[in-house]
Amino acid sequence: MGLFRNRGLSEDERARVPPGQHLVRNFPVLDVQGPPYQEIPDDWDFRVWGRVAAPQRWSFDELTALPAVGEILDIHCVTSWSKLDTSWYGVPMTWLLDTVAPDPSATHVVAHAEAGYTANLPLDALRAPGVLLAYEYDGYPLDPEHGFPLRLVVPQVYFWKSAKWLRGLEFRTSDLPGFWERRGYSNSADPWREERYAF
Ligand SMILES: Nc1nc2c(c(=O)[nH]1)N[C@H]1C(S)=C(S)[C@@H](COP(=O)(O)O)O[C@H]1N2
Ligand SMILES: [Mo]
Repeated sequence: MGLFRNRGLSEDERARVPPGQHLVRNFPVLDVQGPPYQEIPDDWDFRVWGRVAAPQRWSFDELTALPAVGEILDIHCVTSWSKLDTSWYGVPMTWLLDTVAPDPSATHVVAHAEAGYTANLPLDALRAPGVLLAYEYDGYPLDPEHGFPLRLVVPQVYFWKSAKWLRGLEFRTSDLPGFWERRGYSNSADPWREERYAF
């Protein structure tokens, strides 16, 4: 089925589609709860806390004044759609890590989003190419459905780890399964190894 649906692709495109995935041209919306708001609340902030030398708290205006970068990334949802060459703009994770300076004891990060949604990652996963705190998609502010005003983007793992409506990153000395990881989904979530479920 995956092969049939992928047969119109170029060689280059085909090589970028992980096993069991098919390409979409639209941008599907997947979430548990939907957008928490259409405008940024007055008390909105983005925080970094836990095992870091320099914890942070930024308003949205402060966040968008930080160094920013554009990234063109392929994304892969565990429900089997992938999308190539998605265009994001925001704060590069490399800059954020340099700024907050994780303690040597920090091994894992939990992304905290609105309404209690969380996703966990090994700290090293944040050091991979392209990872960013995105506030624009395709040259425009994120749509409410896609995480306005801020989302995490980690293209190397299934897209559930890319928390929409992101409010903070917690640096930890141990792992802590996130929303889907507690519900049977893979902790590591590598789409090239089809790590969809824990068992
Ligand atoms: N806060 C939050 N972030 C979330 C989700 C969610 O339910 N809540 N769903 C995840 C899942 S399963 C996917 S596939 C992507 C979908 O992002 P999109 O709706 O922009 O395509 O967001 C992820 N981030
Ligand atoms: Mo997903």
